[in-house]
Amino acid sequence: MNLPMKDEILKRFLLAKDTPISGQSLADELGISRTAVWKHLQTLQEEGYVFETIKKKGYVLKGKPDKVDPARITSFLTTQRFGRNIQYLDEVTSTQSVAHELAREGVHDGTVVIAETQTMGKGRMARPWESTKGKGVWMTVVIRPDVPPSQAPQFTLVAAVAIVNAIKSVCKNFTPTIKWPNDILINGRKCTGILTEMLAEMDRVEALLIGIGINANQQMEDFPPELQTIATSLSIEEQAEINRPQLVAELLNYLELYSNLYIKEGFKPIKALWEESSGTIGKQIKATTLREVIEGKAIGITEEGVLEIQLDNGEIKGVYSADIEIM
Ligand code: BT5
Repeated sequence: MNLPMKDEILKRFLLAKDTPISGQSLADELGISRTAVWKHLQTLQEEGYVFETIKKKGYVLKGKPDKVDPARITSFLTTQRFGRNIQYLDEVTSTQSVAHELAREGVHDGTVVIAETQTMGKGRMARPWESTKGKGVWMTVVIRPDVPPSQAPQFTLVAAVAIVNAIKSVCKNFTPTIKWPNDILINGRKCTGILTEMLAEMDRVEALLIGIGINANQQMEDFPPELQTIATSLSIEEQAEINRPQLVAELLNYLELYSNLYIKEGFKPIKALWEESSGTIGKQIKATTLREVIEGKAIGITEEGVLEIQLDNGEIKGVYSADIEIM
C-alpha cells in the first residue's frame, strides 16, 4: 500500500537512523521538488518530529513525538470543551482514580487525565489492564451529561464510535470493529478497552469517567505472554509509528462531536453509527453475564444499548453487560 508522501519521507528517516539524508536525494528518489520536500519536513516538525541539519549532508531525525503532553495534543484539537483541561502525568496508579478525585472536586465537562504509564491500570471487574510506558493511550475523560444513571452505559457505545473514527483517521491499512460492549478489535485481536464508571445521585449523573486504553505503539514483545495471543497494537497492524498526541486529539474531537449529538438527538444516530462498525451483530456468540451463559445469534442493540441475542429456540434475550466470545 502506498503511503502519503509525508509518511514516505518519515519512513526513510526512520530507516536511515543517524545517516543524514539530503533534500535533493529525497526529491530525486520520490520524484518531487525540493520545495515540496521542505514543506513535508515543516509539517513533520509541526507534528513534533525534530530534524537536525548537518552541513552539506542533509537532515537527521533526532526526535519523535513520543510524549502525550498537552501542548502536542492541543495542536490537533478542534473542540470547544473536551481536552481543554488536561492533567498530564508521567506515571499514575490508574487515570480513573485521579479522574474520580477531580470529578469530586468539580472539574469541568471534558477534563482529561492522561499518563505515560499506569502501575495499576484496571479493566472491568477489577481485571488488570497492561499499560506499557510511553506506548499507548491511557486516559480518562470526565464528562458531565445531564442524564439519569440508567443512560450511563450508552456512553460506552458513544466512546466506542468515537474511538473507531479516531483510529480510522490516523490508520489507513485496516478497519477496526467494535465488540459489544467495550472492546475495539483489529482482525479479532483487542487493541482498545473502555471502562465507564460513574459518580451519581439517585436520579442524576454527577460525572461519567470514560476510561480508554488504546495500544498504540507496542510491538508484540512488549505484551506479556498471556496477551500475545489476544492483543494487538495500531502500530503492529498499520506497520508504522503512531502519532499518539494526534490520536488522542482526534479521539477527543470525535468524543465531543458524538456526545453533543447524543445529548441533542438521543441514542438513535449513535446506534446507527455503532452498527456500521460493529463486529458483533449477525454473529453467533457466547455471552457470559454475572448470572448465566447465553449462546445464540447477536441480532442487534436496542435504543438503550442493550444487546439482543436470539437463542436457538427463537427466544430473544437482552443483555446489559457481559463478556462476549464470538464463535
Ligand atoms: C477493559 O476491561 O477492556 C477496559 C480497559 C480500560 C483501560 C483504561 S486505560 C485508562 C483507564 N484507566 C484505567 O485504569 N483503566 C482505563 P475488560 O473488558 O474487563 O478487559 C480486561 C481484559 O483485557 C484483561 O483481563 C486482559 O485479558 C485484557 N487486557 C489487559 N490489558 C490489555 C491490553 N493492553 N491490550 C489488550 N488486552 C488487554
